[in-house]
Amino acid sequence: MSEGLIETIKEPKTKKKTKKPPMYKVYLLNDDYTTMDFVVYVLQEVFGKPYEEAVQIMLHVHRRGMGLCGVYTKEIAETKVETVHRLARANQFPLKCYMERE
Ligand code: TYC
Repeated sequence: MSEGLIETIKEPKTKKKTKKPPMYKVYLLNDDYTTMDFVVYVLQEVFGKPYEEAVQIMLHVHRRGMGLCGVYTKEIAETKVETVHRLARANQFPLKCYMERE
């Protein structure tokens, strides 16, 4: 067998493409006016948190100024941020949240 031929019989590429999409962290910010109940409601409805966890996250934000609500792909994170702001405005609360690339 010539060297040239050996070179052409390469192992097939078995490595799968495992490129993961960039992920975005969504945070809630504290303020003095939004009610605790509303924040707990948002964490349950928008971020799918069970009640007990929603209360813990809300208290963390209340005490520390901000807190992580979830990690999502770009489009989902953008939609969560918009939904929070829309719900807050509709209920006349100044609640803000933001997203940050991981
Ligand atoms: N600090 C608010 C209060 O005392 C409660 C609150 C918690 C507001 C979390 C926003 O993201 C927030 N009513």
